[in-house]
Amino acid sequence: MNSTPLRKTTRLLASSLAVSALMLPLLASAQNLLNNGSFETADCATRVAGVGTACTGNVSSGQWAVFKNIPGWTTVSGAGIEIRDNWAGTAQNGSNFVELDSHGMPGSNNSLMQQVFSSTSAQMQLSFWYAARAGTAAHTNGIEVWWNGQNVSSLLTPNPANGSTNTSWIQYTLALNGNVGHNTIGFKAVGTDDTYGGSLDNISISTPVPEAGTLSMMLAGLGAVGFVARRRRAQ
Ligand SMILES: [Ca+2]
Ligand SMILES: [Ca+2]
Ligand SMILES: [Ca+2]
Repeated sequence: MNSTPLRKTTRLLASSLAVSALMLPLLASAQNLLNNGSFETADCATRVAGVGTACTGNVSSGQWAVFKNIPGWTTVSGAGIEIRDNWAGTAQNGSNFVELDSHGMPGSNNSLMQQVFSSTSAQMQLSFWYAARAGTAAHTNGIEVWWNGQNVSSLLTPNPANGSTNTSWIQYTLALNGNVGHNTIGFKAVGTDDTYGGSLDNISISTPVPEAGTLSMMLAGLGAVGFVARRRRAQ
């Protein structure tokens, strides 16, 4: 009796299982749809002139500067996006973070936004890290989260007092209903307009569903396995 077909079937089964094993992490992985969600990229050549400390290239260590726009983010209202490189606090991720109550009273309370493109209408997961300014009261540290023109921050309470001298980061997560195409995420400083306020870092918006291109590549890969299997059976 010839055992070759059995060995071929065993090899095919093993290769199919290997492809399936490769797919699992792809399906489970979440892709961050945000650009510059950790505020690590900024160009001092585009800063608001005369505001902040020494600034060359990216914001230098231990310095701060204000920008109307940085990669990914745009100022909607207020004085601009205040980027701090481990100034008056420590970044949650990398070395830069944003203090939303920016600089220049009145009107220091700032809001920023970014457009988020989604190829599916699947529910998205927002994650961000918030810290009240060290040594300040709750009334000055409020922030609001806006999604597609709606204030969704009523689900969050990110405005505690912070009596410590250190940045104390708290992670918040929120499920967002996405639209196919462009969506908008925004963060806005609220409360006392005094240049001291809540900070943000390490923001991500993700969906566990793979992009259409990735999915079609995986399906094409599975189809190729099936085609090889049919050819080998036909031999
Ligand atoms: Ca950062
Ligand atoms: Ca500030
Ligand atoms: Ca404030």
